[in-house]
Amino acid sequence: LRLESDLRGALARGELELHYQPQVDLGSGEIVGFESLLRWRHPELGMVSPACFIPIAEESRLILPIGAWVLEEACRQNKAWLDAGMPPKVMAVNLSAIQFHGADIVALVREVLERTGLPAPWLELEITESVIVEDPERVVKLMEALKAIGVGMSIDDFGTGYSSLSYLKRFPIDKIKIDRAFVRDLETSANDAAIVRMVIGIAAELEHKVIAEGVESEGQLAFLRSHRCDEYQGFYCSPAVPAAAIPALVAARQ
Ligand code: G
Ligand code: G
Ligand code: NA
Ligand code: MN
Repeated sequence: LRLESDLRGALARGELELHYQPQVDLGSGEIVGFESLLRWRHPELGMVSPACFIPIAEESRLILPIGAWVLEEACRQNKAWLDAGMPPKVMAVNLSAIQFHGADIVALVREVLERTGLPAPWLELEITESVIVEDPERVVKLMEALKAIGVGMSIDDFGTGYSSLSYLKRFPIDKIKIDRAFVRDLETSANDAAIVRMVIGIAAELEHKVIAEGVESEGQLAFLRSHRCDEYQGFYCSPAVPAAAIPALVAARQ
């Protein structure tokens, strides 16, 4: 209850900020995009994890104004980097199911792109399988409308939900994100290795890109490279960092 009432004012008090985790092309080693990850600098509790406050934001529907702010801030930042002469990168933004079902997400995305001036192809929206299973018919229409604007769509935490594989070909998806739960023990668990190989294989068959999350070691990277995964993100490159730290990371890998 305390956190919910604090969260209600956090946006207005400027306590929310975005950090950015690089996404790396496995072939070239270049940073090709970022995932924006929300951070809450609570005046007394310090940094509160999104794993802790996103569920509260969802239950209270505060995720609607917060999510709209995240989308705009991430697009504004990506446009600022573009204007500063940084090579163009994709900005991935997480969307909650409530944002997809409880607001006019298509209008919001269109407005934010207009206001910030970010070209649509440099925005990617991450949704989870749970968004899709709630109302597949509606979601396919929304995703098609978003694709028509020109933004990318990715499926986050792939393999952890309950949905069937059939949506992979029915929905206009550009990228599959392999959940880090499958990447962690890649080198020691034959099951996890098989799952990761399978997901990379399905992505290739369906002509979706595939990115592995939570990559922390050279060994994991070597496995993913040898199985032709497209991209990775994880501590092996960098954790999510404040915007000011990004240009140097990009330059070091260009
Ligand atoms: O970086 P990490 O501990 O910080 O993220 C924890 C969880 O919070 C992840 O599941 C991530 O997808 C989620 N998350 C981070 N930022 C956002 C956001 O802006 N919107 C939504 N809906 N979820 C987010
Ligand atoms: O659920 P989602 O995948 O959107 O959230 C990403 C979460 O994973 C964030 O909490 C982020 O801080 C965390 N994360 C990112 N890279 C790594 C990594 O290499 N190892 C671990 N253990 N966690 C990571
Ligand atoms: Na995510
Ligand atoms: Mn994820």
